[in-house]
Amino acid sequence: MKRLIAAVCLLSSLTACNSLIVPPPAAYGPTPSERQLKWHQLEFYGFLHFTVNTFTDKEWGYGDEGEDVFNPTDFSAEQIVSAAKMSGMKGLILTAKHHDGFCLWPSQYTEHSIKNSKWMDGKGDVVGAIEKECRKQGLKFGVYLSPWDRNHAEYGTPAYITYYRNQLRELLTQYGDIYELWWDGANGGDGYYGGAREKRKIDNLTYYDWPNTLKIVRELQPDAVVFSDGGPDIRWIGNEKGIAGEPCWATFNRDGTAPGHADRQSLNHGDRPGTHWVPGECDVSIRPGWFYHAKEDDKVRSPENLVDLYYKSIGRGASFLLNLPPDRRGRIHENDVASLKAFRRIIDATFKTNLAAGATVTASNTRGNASVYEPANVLDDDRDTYWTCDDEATSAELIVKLPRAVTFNVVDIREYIQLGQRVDNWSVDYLVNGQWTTFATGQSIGNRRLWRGDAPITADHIRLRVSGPVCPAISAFGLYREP
Ligand code: FUL
Repeated sequence: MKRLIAAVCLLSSLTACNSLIVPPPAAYGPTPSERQLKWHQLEFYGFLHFTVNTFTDKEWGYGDEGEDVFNPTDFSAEQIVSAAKMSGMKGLILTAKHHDGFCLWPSQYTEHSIKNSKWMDGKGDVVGAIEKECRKQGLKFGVYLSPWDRNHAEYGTPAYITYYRNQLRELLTQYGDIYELWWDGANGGDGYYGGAREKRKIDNLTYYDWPNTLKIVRELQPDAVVFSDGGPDIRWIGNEKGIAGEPCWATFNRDGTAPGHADRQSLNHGDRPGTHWVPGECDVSIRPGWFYHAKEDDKVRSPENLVDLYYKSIGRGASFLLNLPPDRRGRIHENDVASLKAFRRIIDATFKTNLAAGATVTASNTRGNASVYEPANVLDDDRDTYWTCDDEATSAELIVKLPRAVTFNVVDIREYIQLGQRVDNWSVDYLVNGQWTTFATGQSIGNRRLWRGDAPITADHIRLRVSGPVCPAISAFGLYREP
């Protein structure tokens, strides 16, 4: 065995050699899938709510809107995607079909779509246009396909499930790679339903037969994450305010949940311990409504409010899904663009420089004293390297010694989540006159933990303390100062 390791060491990198001699700790609890890991890298992406509601000034269309209602006067996918990209978003999810049933692509399974509108003489395809522009500008593309359909005559019967799946197949085969699929949980009851104009009740646990629909998604888009109240990949955060719980675990007791069917407390905080890795997504609109209403032009969230949401979503291990509603022109309104621009300026200025860079990092314990797990890994800007400890060291600390004092008010910590969520409690302290003082303390780290203090701290020795049921695995540590 020793000879084999020596041979591998000669042939491969020091890292591979080191981890052969000192194997990494065993994973703890549920761990993310490959598709979830890719999604975790995005953190901030956008929603586009656009349909007949944009033109009728409603939030939920009844389903009886004529196709001609949809008629943007100056549609520009380029302007919409540029606004999202400028704000730092890494992807966009478009409402291909909202509850009113109107389709923003020329589906062959219904007449209730863009193909029967006057817009572009029925030749337009908003799904295709946004998708192409996302590819061009380097953003990922996802779709929202509302399960509830207030237009469709067969809604409530098994035939509608076939219709829904046919539409899903269209979206998952005609528009390239889809990174996220959004299954909304709303089932309000009444609607047009092909002229019946009545209330239809379905059992949201059984009617949609989600497990079989999921098979279609996995077959056609194996990398796509599926969002709903219960995941299976990404869970709703339990409110539409964009705020994750404190703490917010990525682990979640998923069994028995379905779109529109999960416990809000559990959605908001996750479950510890939890049966599955189902991280939270915080959806919120930049305006009071999800769709554009001219009367809300002066109610756009301020840049400071968006920054606050960034910390309360991404900073709690979840993602930030911010809705930008295109207006009746088919563009993102100037007020929204202005707020996004100022938001981005604040975020960029804050995270431009890790003030901990250049520090000497020491730890109370390093696994097998192997350099592959050294404490300095938390500063190397590589999420695939991490500091970890011997199995017994379930409480441990890192000391970051800086050549000179720095002034910071934001702390940024990441776990190496491939090995699960290992840390229960964490604290960050700083040294003043030989005394450690606590700056921040909390539970749960996961993909990313941001802490924003009210007043900046100046110090040259900073300490991270962590504890949990197993030894920690920390991949990043940062100190930042807000402008
Ligand atoms: C909700 C829907 O009813 C809203 O209209 C919106 O689409 C929001 C994102 O999800 O459940």
